[in-house]
Amino acid sequence: IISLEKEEDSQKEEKMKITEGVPATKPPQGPCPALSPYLQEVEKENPQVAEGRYHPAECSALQRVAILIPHRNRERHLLYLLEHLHPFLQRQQLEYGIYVIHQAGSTKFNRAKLLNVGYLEALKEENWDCFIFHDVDLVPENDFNIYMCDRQPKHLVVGRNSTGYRLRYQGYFGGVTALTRDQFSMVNGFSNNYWGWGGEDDDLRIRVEMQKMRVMRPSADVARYTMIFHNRDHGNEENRERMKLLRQVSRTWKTDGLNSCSYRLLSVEHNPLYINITVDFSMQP
Ligand code: UD2
Ligand code: MN
Repeated sequence: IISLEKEEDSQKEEKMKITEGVPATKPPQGPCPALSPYLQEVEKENPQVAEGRYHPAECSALQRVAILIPHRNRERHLLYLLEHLHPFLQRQQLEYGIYVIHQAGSTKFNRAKLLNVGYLEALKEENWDCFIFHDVDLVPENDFNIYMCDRQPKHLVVGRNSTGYRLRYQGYFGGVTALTRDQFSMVNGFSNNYWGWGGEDDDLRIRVEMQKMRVMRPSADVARYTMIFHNRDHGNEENRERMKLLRQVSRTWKTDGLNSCSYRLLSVEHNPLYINITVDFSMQP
C-alpha cells in the first residue's frame, strides 16, 4: 500500500469494535495455564484442527492451501483472527494449514521477507498448491470470499470497514492475496528489501504484471474485511525508500526474492491451531 490518505478519520469509528468477539474470561480456577484462556477456548471450538492443519473428512479438497501470516507483537489480533478463520476455512471445505511467521528481535519489520520465509518453510513439510498471504488484522466478512487460488493471482480485499469498503486505488494489492505455488515462484516471490511500512505489496503487483499475469478480484460485495483498529507499530516505521525501490523492480526482481532470501531460522513449533515459524533477520543487510 502506498499512502494512508484519510485513514485517520475512519479509525475513530473502528475503535469501538476492538473487543468484539472476545469471550469473557472465566474466574481463576488455579494456577495460570501456559496458554491464555482465550486461546484454549478457540482450541476447544476447533477439535478437528491438529497442529494448525485441517482437511474435510467427507470429501477430498480441490486444493491444499497454506495461509501465511506475518507477525510480531500482535498476539491479540492473531487470536481474534484464528478464532474466525478456522471455522470460515472449514465451512469452505478446504484442506489447509495456518502458518504464523514471527519476526524475532527489534530489527525493522519486514512483512514481505517473512512471507517469503513462510512459503519456503511451508513447502518443506507439504507440497501446498496455493498460498494465501494474510495480514494478521484482517477478518473476512463474507463466506463466499473463497480462499483458493485461481488461474491468475487473486486479491481478496476490495474493501474494508475503514475505507468505506471501496478499492483504495487501481493497483492496490495489499492485505490478503492468493497465488499458486507456481505463480509465486514465477515472480520470484516478494522482494526482501522493503524494511518498515509500505510498498512491498505494490512491488509484488508489478512483478505479477511483468509476467503478463492479471490481478483478479472477487466482487465488491464479497471481498469485504474488517480491519481491527491499530496504530502504526514501533519497528514498522514508514519506508521512505519505497518509491525508489518501486522504480527498480524490472531490474531487480530476478535477483531479489525467493532465490536470495537468507534468514536465521530460530524455531518451528507445531501448536494446536497454527504452525509458528520464528526467524531472525538481524544479520541480514
Ligand atoms: C497495509 C496493507 C498490508 C501492507 C502494509 C504496508 C491493507 C489492508 N494492508 O496494512 O498488506 O501492505 O499496508 O506494509 O491494505 N505486522 C505485525 N507486527 C508489526 C507490524 C506489522 O505483525 O509490528 C504485520 C501484521 O500482519 C499486519 C501487517 O504486518 O497486519 C501489515 O502491517 P500494518 O497492519 O501495520 O499495515 P496497514 O494496516 O497499513
Ligand atoms: Mn493493518
